[in-house]
Amino acid sequence: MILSAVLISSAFGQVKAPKPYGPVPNENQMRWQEMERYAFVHFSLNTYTDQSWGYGNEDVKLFNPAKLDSRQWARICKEAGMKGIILTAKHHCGFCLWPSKYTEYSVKNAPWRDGKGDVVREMADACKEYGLKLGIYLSPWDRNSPEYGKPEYITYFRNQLTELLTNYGPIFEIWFDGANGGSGYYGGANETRKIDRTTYYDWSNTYKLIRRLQPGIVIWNDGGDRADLRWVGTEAGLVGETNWSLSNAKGEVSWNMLHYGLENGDSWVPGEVNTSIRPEWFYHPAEDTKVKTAPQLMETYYNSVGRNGTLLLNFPIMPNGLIHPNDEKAALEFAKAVKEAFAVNLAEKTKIVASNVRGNTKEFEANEAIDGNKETYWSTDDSVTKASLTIDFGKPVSFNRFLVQEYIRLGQRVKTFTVEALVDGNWKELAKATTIGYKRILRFSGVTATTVRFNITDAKSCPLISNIGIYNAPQILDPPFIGRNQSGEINITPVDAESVIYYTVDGSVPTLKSEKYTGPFQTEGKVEVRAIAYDPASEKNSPESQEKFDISRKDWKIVGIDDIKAKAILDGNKSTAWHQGSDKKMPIDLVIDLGREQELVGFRYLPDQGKIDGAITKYQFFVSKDDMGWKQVDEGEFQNIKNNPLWQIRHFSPVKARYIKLRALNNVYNNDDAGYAEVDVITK
Ligand code: FUL
Repeated sequence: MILSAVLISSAFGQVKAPKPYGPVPNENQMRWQEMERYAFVHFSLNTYTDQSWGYGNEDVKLFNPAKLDSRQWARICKEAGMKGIILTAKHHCGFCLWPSKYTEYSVKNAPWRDGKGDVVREMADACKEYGLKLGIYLSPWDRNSPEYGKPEYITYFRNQLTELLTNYGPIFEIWFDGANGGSGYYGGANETRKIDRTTYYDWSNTYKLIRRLQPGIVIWNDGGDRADLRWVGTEAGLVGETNWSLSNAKGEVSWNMLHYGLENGDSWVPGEVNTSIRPEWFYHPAEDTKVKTAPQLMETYYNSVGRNGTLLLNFPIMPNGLIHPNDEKAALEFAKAVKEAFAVNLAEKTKIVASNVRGNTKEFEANEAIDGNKETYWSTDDSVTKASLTIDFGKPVSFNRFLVQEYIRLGQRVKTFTVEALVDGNWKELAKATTIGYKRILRFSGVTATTVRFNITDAKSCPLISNIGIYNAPQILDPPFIGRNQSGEINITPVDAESVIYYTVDGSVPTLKSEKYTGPFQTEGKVEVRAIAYDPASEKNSPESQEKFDISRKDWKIVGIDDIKAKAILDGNKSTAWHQGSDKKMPIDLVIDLGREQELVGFRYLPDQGKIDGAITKYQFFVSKDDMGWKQVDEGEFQNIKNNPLWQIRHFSPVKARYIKLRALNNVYNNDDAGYAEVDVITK
């Protein structure tokens, strides 16, 4: 003890601050991390074609938002607690939301504002007015450009970057998406163009250009040279519970490295959790009832900001140029829930004691962790990597959240820790976790205690804790799950067992006066079920959940497949799935007998939700009256299905048929696996 104190004290007895341990964030990365949550805005020609990805030949005449108002976007994001907005200036279709000098495929040839409009300009001005930072999404993949795949395209790409990073003020983040599906319009070539995304874009020189034009920027890049930030391997809205803000500057990046970081990575590359407030990134009318609820968004918050990541939450813009009222409502309820959860820090002004204090000096004493100053921190002697802080409330206090932050300017050190509470004289472990980093928030069911103990059980070096928070977050009820099995039986499952369910089947809004759910009930044909969960204890009810079911599938049969497990495709349970036999080779057919003739106007396909293998990308869809004469009624691609394995909904002109055939032409891994969680039809 004395020796280590002597070792770290300077000539004048002043205790030396800990040395940095491992890679540390630069100022740009620190500023970015402290934003915690900011918005994405997806808006392009796809908004007018109900697609996820534009092919690159969509008509610019489609782009005519009657009520476009970036100030509405900025107001909603500001009120939703977001610190900035990243705008899709150019998505994969190649259409530019600014009047780029280098292409005609932009707003300058659109009817909107008679071709004199500039969405990026209006966004930049609105961000400035609302005190938000502006970020830019510029898709490297450009399915419209005739040059794509050639060296000339890189010049084109850099010219556009220069326009965006010169004409619109400070840009806090530039976002380079990694998608590259290959096929595209490419100036009329209509072909597939393959590039090596590790070399083709010559990122190192592109980064030099970016940093010269915007020294304060952070670069997000999925699949190219390592940048300042990393993707977390999913668009579902979570990063790993273990999350090191570290990766390696060079070499392949595995999914695990994306999702959990790398404990001994040689570079500071923190994770950004990107997800949409709706299932998809662009606006689709069918998703107006699928907006994430406040409880779902809170879950995402705890699984992103609460796990040492940031949250990039997407708002799809409607064809009229506005954010949909349902999205605004959900975003504001989410912001209110965050505010209420962390309104009162019960750890402030408490008595706090450390098991070890660096050099036994005031500068690094325990109280530095609760002084509300993020630049001060508690630390131990260099040799001490296991230590604890004990917080005494002085009276019994109820709480259900524990928040802790490392002083990451000197690196990320903590590997494992626990949180305990003294309840009726016994220490009770409330939570066990691994990494902390910039911020870690733990949830546990409510407890009342006089004393809390935070135990660092392992660290890479002496820990530096800059902040501890203890909160009693109000319970917010999750909406119930509504499912229908093949025989047409509806079951509604509450998330919180003690809550009571009320529901309607006539499309009306469910209230406490609606039908009380007492168990599964039978339905025939099309039905819309809407339900809420009510908590008698808090007299609060959950946001509503809504499911529209088409015709009953009770008489459906999968044709030509003996495997009984194939029934998983029709069981109404998203978490069950079936894959075709390994002897099958693309193209692979799935034929279903609907039992009788139906008037069909579309179909739905949900890939295996457990593993993405076998998720169909390219498909054809056929119908038949007799399982002999087949008519093709649709063909296309399930875009972005790999990153966002949602229900794929496709419409076609009305046709009478009894048999349907979904033909898989290709899948996400270009192999011969075809998997299905659910397949359904849409009838007139
Ligand atoms: C993906 C893209 O393919 C999606 O369209 C969306 O832009 C998402 C944020 O990134 O890779």
